[in-house]
Amino acid sequence: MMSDKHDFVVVANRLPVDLQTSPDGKRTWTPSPGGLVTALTPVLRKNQGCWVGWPGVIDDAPEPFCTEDGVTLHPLKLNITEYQGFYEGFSNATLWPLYHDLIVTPQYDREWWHTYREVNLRFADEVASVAAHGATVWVQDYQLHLVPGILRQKRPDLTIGFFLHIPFPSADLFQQVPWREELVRGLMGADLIGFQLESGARNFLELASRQGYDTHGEVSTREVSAFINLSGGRRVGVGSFPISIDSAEMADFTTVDLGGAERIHAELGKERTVILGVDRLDYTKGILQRLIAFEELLESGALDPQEVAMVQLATPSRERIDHYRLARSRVEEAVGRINGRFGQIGRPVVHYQHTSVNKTTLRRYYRMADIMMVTPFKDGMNLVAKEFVACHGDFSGALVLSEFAGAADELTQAYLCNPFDIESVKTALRSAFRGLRDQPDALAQRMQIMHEQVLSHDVDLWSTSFLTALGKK
Ligand code: ADQ
Repeated sequence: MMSDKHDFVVVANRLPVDLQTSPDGKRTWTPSPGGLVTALTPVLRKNQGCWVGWPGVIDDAPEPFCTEDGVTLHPLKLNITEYQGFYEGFSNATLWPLYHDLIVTPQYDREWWHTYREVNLRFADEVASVAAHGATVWVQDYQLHLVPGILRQKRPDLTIGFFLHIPFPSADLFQQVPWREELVRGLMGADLIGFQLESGARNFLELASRQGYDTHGEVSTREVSAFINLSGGRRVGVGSFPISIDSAEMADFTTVDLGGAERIHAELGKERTVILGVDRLDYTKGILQRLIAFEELLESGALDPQEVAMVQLATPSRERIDHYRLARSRVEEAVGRINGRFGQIGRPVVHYQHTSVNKTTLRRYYRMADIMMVTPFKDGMNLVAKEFVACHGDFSGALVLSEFAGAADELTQAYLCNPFDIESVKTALRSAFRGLRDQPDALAQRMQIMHEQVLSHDVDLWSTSFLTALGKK
C-alpha cells in the first residue's frame, strides 16, 4: 500500500530511477540502485520512506510509484530552462567549481541564481506535501542548499538534516558568491549539517562566524560537538560524517567469476603491470595529469611500454558544459598521443573507454588491476578508492591516491601524491611499481590495513551515525 504521507523523506537532486525505452518504443521507469540508495533503503523501508528527486529526463516524469522495497519514489519534473539554470548553471558551473577550490573559474549569473532558488522552492514544496507531521527529512548535497531553510519556514514540525557530498571551501573563497548570505541562511534551516571531513565542517563554522552567527564547540567525526546558536533559541549541529560504500558486498567475490578478472588481465598482456583509472569524466578528477605522469615515465624509460598498460574507464558526465567538453577532448588527445608514441598496432599502452560499465565488470577491473590511480585535484571523498581497496581482500595491489581526496584521511597507507605536481604523481607511481616488484610483503600489509579500514567503516556506519546524531538533536 502506498501511503501519501511519510515519516522519513530523502530529497536529492537525482531520483534513483532510469528510463528505459525498448525497440518498440515502450517506456519503463526502473529503480537504479547506487551507493546512496543501498545505504538509505533500510531506513526508508522501516519508515515507509519516500525519496523526492528529479528522474533524470528533461520535461518528463512518471507518477509517484512504490519499489519492491516499499520505498515511494516521488519524481519532480524539470523543464529545459530549469535544468539549464538550476542544474547545469548554478549547481555545476557556479557551486561545483567554487567548492572544488576554483579548479575552473565559477560563473556568477543572476538568472541561474533565480532559477536555482525557484527549483529549490519546488523541491521544498514537494517534500512538504509528502512529509508526515514530525517526519525526518534528509536533504542531500549542493544542488539543494536552500531546501532546509524553506522547509523550516513551511514546516517547523520537521526534523531536518543536510549532508554535503562535496568539499566545503575556505571562508575566503566562499565569500566570493554574491548570494553568500542566502546560501548560508538556507542551510541554517537544518538541525544538523554534515560534511565529509572535519576540515569542511571547520570551514563552514568559520564562515558562519564571519557572517555574524554565534558558533561554539569543536568539530568531531560521526558525532556532534559543534553548534551554531540561532536567535529564537534553535541550534544547528555541525559535524563530519565520512561517506563510504557497501564494503561487504564489494568485497564478496563468492558469486563473481574471478576468471573474468584474469581474462581481462590476459587480454591486456599477462606479463604486463596494469594501472587502472575509473572516474566520472570531470575536470576535478585529474585524469589528464595521471596520463601525463604515465607518458613522462614512458618517455624517460622509467617504464617500459612492453611491460605496462593503463586502463582508463571514464563515465560520460555533464557533457553540455564547456569545461567538461574541454576536459574530455584533452584526455582523448593525450590517450591518442601516448598510444601514437608508445603503442603498437594491436597493442596500445593506454586502453580508454568513455562509457559506464556494470558493477560486476567494474569489480573485475578493480580486482585485476595492479595499481589503481585516483588523482583528483579535490574530491569530497572519492568512492572509487574505497571500492578498489574493498575488492582486494587478497591484499594484492597498490593504490596511488591524491592528498586532496577526502579518502586520503582514512587511506593513509596509499602512495599519496599531489596532482598539481606531476613529479609527485610520477614518484608515487614509481614507488607503487617498486612496492609491487621488490616489497610484496610490505605492499600486502599496506593493503590489509586499508582493507580493514574500509570494511569496518562502511556506508551503513555513515547513514546510521548521521541519523543517530540528527535524532539526538
Ligand atoms: P563523484 O564525484 O561521482 O561523487 P565518486 O565518489 O568517485 O565520485 O563516485 C563515483 C561512482 O561512480 C563510484 O561508485 C564509481 O564506481 C562509479 N563510476 C565511476 N566511473 C564509472 C564507470 N566508468 N563505470 C561504472 N561506474 C563508474 C560525489 C563526490 C565524491 C563523493 C561522492 C559520494 O564528488 O567526492 O565521494 O559524491 O558522497
